[in-house]
Amino acid sequence: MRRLPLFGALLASLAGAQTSSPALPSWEGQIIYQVMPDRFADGNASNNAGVDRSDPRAWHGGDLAGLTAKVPYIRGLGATAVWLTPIYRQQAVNSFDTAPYHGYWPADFRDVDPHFGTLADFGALVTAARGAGLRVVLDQVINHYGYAAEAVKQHPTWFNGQAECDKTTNKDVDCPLAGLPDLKQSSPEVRDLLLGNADFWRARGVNAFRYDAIRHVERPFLKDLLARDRAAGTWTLGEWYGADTGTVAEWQREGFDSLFLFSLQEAMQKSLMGGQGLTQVANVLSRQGELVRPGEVALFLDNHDLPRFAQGSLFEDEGQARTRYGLRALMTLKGVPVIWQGTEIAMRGGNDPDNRRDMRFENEWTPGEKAVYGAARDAIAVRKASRALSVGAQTLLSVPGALQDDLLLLTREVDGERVLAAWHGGRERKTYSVRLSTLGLTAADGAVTRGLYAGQDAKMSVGGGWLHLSLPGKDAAVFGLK
Ligand SMILES: [Ca+2]
Ligand SMILES: [Ca+2]
Repeated sequence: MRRLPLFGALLASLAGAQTSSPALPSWEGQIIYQVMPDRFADGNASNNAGVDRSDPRAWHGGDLAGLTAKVPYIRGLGATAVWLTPIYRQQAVNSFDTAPYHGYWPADFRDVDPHFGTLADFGALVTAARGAGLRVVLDQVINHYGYAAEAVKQHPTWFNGQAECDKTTNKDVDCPLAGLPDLKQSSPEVRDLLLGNADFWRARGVNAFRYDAIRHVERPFLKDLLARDRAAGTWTLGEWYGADTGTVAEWQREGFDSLFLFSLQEAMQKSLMGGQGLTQVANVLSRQGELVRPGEVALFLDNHDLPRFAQGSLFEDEGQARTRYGLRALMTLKGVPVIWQGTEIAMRGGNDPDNRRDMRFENEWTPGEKAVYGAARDAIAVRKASRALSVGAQTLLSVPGALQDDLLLLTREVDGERVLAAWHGGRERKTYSVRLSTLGLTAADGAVTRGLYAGQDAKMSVGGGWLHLSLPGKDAAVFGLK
């Protein structure tokens, strides 16, 4: 008698296991704001040893106290999560005339660099972020220590040396990246260290890890790490530099929730900023079906390793206008948008370290920067107010060939709510009329409606089997669609 309910429960759990995957901590609908703490906000001048703001390769004084004080700013923009580049205690000396201000030269994975503050300061940040409804994404380095970390001399067996590099067939993984002391994840000690690091930060309230340089990390270890993160409900975002849709799909199958879609960034940079055709963007978006979890792929215009998006124009005003276009376009896409500090005001800057200029805040902005910020905040708010834009299915429409370089159309839809996004790459304002049947779109007739984004003159109407759009030059719009 007592066995029967148990047997029934066992059957039910087996059936459940066969029909559904384990519950996943979906981040679809989130918007991540990326911060490099040294270059964001200085909240404590007493930890500014060696700070020289005139030297782009030196420490600049930003810290966790400054970031905590700016939590309302991040929330005010509309982000729902904040990603910090690494805050570990760094090697004590410079390498290549560069200070480890960026955080990618760790010496102790379980402490905070004194330039950033203390573990208690990190706790205060997490508390403030949580109080503001922001999730915390921490950058985790799992491939290497800093050049001058004590561990390199203390534990030589933890690292791949020249011998391992010479004999391996997997140079990407077993050879040092940029000469950095390369961790041997197959060593039980290294494995325990790195798994323990994840547990250490998880216990301090971190909601997600951004894993650095995964292309260079041993795959069996990564899979174990990701399985533990998933079991613990920690979201995982991998950085495979240059990843296209196929690479993102492969690693989502291996256990990552998300990777950065670098191929989309490149296409948007060349098209929206650089003035090339939108066809290359459509080509990337057309591969969405390959992704295991398309709603969680990380979408971005630029980051701390790339020239600034706005740098793609020689002219500041044009860079601002096209960054506004880029941000409005980004907010129409399925995925998790990631905004690098300063992109919301179209900050400029070339290659590293010029792309890491100090963040500037409201009272330092020019009128042009204020305008970009206003558009960014509005586009984020429009996205968050729309379930279709936040989590809806995305369908790329088949625009007639002659228009494809200037016009990209897609719909987002969930639970009967539907929107149409229109990206317009043409320089001048233009009206388009396209047959619904050509687009593969069905829509009820409707009078002229205005786009959902504020501060732009974009209009749409549907009638007699035609879609009519009136769009400003170099801009993206989104419309409610019946
Ligand atoms: Ca400071
Ligand atoms: Ca490696």
